[in-house]
Amino acid sequence: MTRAVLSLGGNLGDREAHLRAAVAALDPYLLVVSGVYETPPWGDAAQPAYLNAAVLVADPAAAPRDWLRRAQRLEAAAGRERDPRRRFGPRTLDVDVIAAWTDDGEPIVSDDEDLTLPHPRAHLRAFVLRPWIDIMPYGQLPGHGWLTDLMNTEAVLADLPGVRPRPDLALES
Ligand code: A4P
Ligand code: MG
Repeated sequence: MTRAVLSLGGNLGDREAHLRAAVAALDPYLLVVSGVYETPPWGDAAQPAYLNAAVLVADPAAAPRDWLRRAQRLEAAAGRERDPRRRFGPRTLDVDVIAAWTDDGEPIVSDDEDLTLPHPRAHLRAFVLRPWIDIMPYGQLPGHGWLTDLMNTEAVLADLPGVRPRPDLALES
């Protein structure tokens, strides 16, 4: 059994439809879905605003790698194309595995470049932390501490004012 937090985001095409389709496909594993947030592009400013959300998923049969495989399948279903020259560039849908835990609640740590856990940039990103705290207010990012504290770091505080809730786009009623 593993539980995982997945971050979903996209800024090309019908952003809302891509998020909805991903959440629908995760239905068998879905425990909680965050609100949707409009977020300024991080890491590469010359692109449209993103919609971001986060989900908590669980599956008695899943190994950590299964979450990555599922994430990549969702990106492919949204017609995701990769531009190797533009690392943080625009995309229809990005699904990252932010953190995962074993059955007994132990955080899974991995340095593998194909699946680094926890996600190495999650602690710096308001667009990950703000939706995540919706679904795990007392959550911790393994190795980095409480989400509430991470929300108060300089890097995240600088970006938070640009993160705008979109209650009109709620993914779950
Ligand atoms: N990989 C390793 N660990 C993981 C993990 N925990 N989850 C590997 C997902 N993938 C992981 O990913 C590149 C490689 O990372 C893969 O081979 C995978 O096995 P990718 O999806 O091909 O490329 P990427 O997503 O463009 O690269 P990267 O470096 O993961 O970009 P990020 O960090 O995902 O950033 N701004 C806003 N506002 N909202 C966003 O959602 N997203 C990005 C993408 C940039 N700016 C953004 C947003
Ligand atoms: Mg990615």
